[in-house]
Amino acid sequence: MTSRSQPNDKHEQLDHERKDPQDTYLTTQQGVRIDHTDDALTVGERGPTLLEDFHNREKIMHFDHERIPERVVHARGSGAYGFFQPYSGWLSDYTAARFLTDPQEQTPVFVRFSTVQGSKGSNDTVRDVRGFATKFYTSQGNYDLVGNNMPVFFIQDGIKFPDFVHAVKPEPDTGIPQGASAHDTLWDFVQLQPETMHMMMWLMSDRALPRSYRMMQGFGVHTFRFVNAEGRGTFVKFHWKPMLGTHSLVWDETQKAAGKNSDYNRQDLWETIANGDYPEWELGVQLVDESREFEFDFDLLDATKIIPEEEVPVQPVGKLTLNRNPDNFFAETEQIAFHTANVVPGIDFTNDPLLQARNFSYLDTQLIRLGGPNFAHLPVNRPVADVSNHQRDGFHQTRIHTSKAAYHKNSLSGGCPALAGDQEVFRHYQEKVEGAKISKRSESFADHYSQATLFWNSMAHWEKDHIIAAFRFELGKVEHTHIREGVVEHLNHVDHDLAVAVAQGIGVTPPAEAARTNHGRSSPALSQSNSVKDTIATRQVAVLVADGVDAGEVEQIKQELSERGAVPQVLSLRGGSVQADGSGHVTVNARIDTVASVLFDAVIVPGSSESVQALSSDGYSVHFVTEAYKHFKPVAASQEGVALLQRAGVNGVRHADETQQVVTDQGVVTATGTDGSLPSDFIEQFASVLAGHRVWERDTSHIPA
Ligand code: HDD
Repeated sequence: MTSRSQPNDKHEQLDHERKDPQDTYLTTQQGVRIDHTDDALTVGERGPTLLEDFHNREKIMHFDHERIPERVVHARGSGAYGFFQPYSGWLSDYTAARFLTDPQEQTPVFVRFSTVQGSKGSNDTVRDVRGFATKFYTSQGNYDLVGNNMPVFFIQDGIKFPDFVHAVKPEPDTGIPQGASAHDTLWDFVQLQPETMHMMMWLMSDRALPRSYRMMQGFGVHTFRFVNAEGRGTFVKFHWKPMLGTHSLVWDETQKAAGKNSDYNRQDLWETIANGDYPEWELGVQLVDESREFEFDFDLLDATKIIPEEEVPVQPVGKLTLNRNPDNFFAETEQIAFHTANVVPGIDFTNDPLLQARNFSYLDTQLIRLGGPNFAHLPVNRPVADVSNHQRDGFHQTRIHTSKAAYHKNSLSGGCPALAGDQEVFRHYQEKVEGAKISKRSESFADHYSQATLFWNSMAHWEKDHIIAAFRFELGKVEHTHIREGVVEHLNHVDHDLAVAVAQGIGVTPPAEAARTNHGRSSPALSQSNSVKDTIATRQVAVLVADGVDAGEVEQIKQELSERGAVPQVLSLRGGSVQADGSGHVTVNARIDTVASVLFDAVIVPGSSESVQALSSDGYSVHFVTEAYKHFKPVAASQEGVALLQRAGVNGVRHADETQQVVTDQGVVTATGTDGSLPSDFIEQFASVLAGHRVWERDTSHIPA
């Protein structure tokens, strides 16, 4: 038996590769020490540069070759290390995979999150699917779960992937748009390929605008197969559920955040890990006995379908924790190479045609991206399990194989590496398959609308509003009328009200009647309304101050927020610190005009007339509050701070009466009429609004954006 893996196994391996320049001298790649790297070797001070300057030549040669092709999709990403640990051993009835069934085993992982459409340097907060790819360095070999934050996909068969990607990427003549799907070629593809409809509902929903990588779900998407020690198979779907809940930004906010901080999600992941607020997800599985394969009104092999959680529950398996940032973006996040066919004993495939195509594609793409067949030798890709085989040579071979025999069978190397026999080997699941060779989509894949309708029916009213607005925005950017009309026609198969609402917003004649009857079914688990809403951990709270603020009050606000895990940030009209009321100073984290409300989850304005007067006459400060309110964020003020809310056009400001010192209305929390000290339930009420993420019942349509 191989030994149990530990979270540091991978790091111990990587430590041999990590290179710190501390206490070293500058050398060439050949190890020759150099004492001059700022001027080339020339003839005289103003003469020509000499070819024999090997250091100059090597330095420039290396620089000229520093770039590799970016990923054809998912080019922009961010990654981190961590570990996975199962809660118990119950899954061993279904799978032989040790990393899922031995609660003592902590498997090191690297997770890479990504957007799909944009280039490496594109914005984080675009409307897009997010990749959620996990490499488990298990004691039985590497397992890659290469999923997304949406549980379905655009197409059913991988042969359509190049068509889809060509349609969604920037258009070939203009190279526009970057990091966006609001353009003619994508929607032309959609209107002619109705299997996209379910996924388009997800893409137009708030799931495409995650607040943080740490606050989004992950899905394996395909139906995979578990195989237990006896060789029995069970269908399985994988789910990652974030411990902080699934939360999103609002569309207007994402567009502005893209300008204010194009690394919004990347920075969030990095900083929370650096601060020790380790992101966590629970892994869950939906298990379907093989005898039930044909019991559903969709095909389990169709990646445009979910299994509703209400039909097959998601059963918790274990927890993923990310606890270490990479040291080098290129070496680790860029060079990591995922592959859906990286499986370990106990996990196998199904005949999902999308999955089958992926199993071919991912190896192929690494050859062009990483320049040869030895990419598994790169430190971040190396398993912690032993590797031994007869594969030899090729570009960038890093191993020095010492045996004479590079073939099987051999007698010259004692027959090694030997076949493992029964020792935890991978054996392909013996599925019986027979049939004629045909190029034809299965009839069981034909229903493109029912689950799109299920998704629509499951949305809260605010989620529906956002979906309608998203379709209107995207199709509003589509120049060809026939494409807009084509999409509306498909939407009319999903839900008539949806189709009419979208049509009205984009200048298309609304359909007179429904093309299909809405089946009326819903799946509450699909709505973000029903996500975790009991924590404010890691939420960024802006505290607006100026000279004259009450230092004690600011300290109390900061302390009470920090106790609940939130991250208070004091913002002011200048950097450094402000003069407090009486004596002392309040330290400022950032100048207001160097940040923006779109980079915060909520805002608090402490009282003090001098401070509030200064803020009220500053455009950035007033806009900060207006915009936070517009984006449905919790807004709070104490005493004179209320004046800034009023100046910012905030509705819902209510004053205290004899019974209450603190009043909350539409997520606006105010403490007035007290003796000056902050009431004990001010932060309490504020935190309970913030835990709900956004105040969707607030009407902000009249607030200038
Ligand atoms: Fe893919 C990358 C997820 C369908 C071909 N894919 C890639 C990544 C993720 C996914 C998360 C980024 C991995 C990383 O961070 O390095 N892809 C999916 C999901 C799919 C899917 C959830 C459907 C369920 N993909 C899919 C198909 C094909 C590909 C059908 C081809 C037939 N995907 C690729 C690729 C990429 C890739 C071209 C680009 C870079 C890479 O693989 O390493 O091979």
